[in-house]
Amino acid sequence: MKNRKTTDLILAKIKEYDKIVISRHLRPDGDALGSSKGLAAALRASFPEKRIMLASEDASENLAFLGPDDGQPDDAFYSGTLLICLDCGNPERLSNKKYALAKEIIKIDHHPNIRPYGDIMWVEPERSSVCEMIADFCMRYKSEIVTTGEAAYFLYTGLVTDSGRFKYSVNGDTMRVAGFLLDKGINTELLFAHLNLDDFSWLKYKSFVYRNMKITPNGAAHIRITCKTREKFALTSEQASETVYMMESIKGCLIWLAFIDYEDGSTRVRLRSRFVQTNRIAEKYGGGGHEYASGATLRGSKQINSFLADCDALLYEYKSTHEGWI
Ligand SMILES: [Mn+2]
Repeated sequence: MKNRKTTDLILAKIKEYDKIVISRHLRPDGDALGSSKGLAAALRASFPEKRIMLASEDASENLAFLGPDDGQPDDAFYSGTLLICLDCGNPERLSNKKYALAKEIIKIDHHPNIRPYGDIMWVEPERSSVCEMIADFCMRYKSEIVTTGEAAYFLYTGLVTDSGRFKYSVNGDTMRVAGFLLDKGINTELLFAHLNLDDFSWLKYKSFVYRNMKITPNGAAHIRITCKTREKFALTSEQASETVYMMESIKGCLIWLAFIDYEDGSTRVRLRSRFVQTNRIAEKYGGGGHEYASGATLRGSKQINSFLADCDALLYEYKSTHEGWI
């Protein structure tokens, strides 16, 4: 069992504090939402005498079916609290500007630990999701932590979304905790209906993307979504960000990326890949993320073109030196 001493310490801290605040990264995805809601539900069931708040300053429209959060507690609540930060590589990205008010901070994350923060860190970049880590935590200490059906539903949501429906970074541990969660009784039919069904208008946007996307000579699939396009299809920034996933299943395109323009003149690039690791390109432009899923903020067409050229050059190098890619 990896990092047992760290998780022992985390459990001891949870027991020690009367007030616990749980936070996650801004613009939350299924993992950020699932892990924060799942941990909050499990801790409330386990320690009903403690005051546990899920403090968040934003939410997700697509994942609204998971229900509302607790909002942001006032400053006074933070005195003498333990803050647990989930799925968030650096404190600036927390959906909680009051994080520094907490007495102690625990970082639990599966992004590379480039920006260490907090008093205790439990970081395992090889994990499919933070939900997998929280579920593992619940499983390790199952005599003390009560994993309710609701908590299991939240955690399973992040497990399936961050792993791309059990496609990425999956190993035996992932499936063992998936089994542990399923044993709590999860309505997977309802969950996958929530996750998979689309409005017809979304399919029309998808067809726009397939008609307008381009592929570089060495196989980087890409599209730029302008503010005008976002307006035309009434896309939220969350929906615009999802554009990248539409290009993930093209043979020979080992890299796919979406450039999303914002009103302030910046362009957020979301970079994804298979076989070839691409986070170093995002890092070169001041961004970062996982080996196969990263992003950066760019300015102007010149920077966008050079980002794209870097991706194409990497693909040229990779394809001419490797076999077995599809
Ligand atoms: Mn995650």
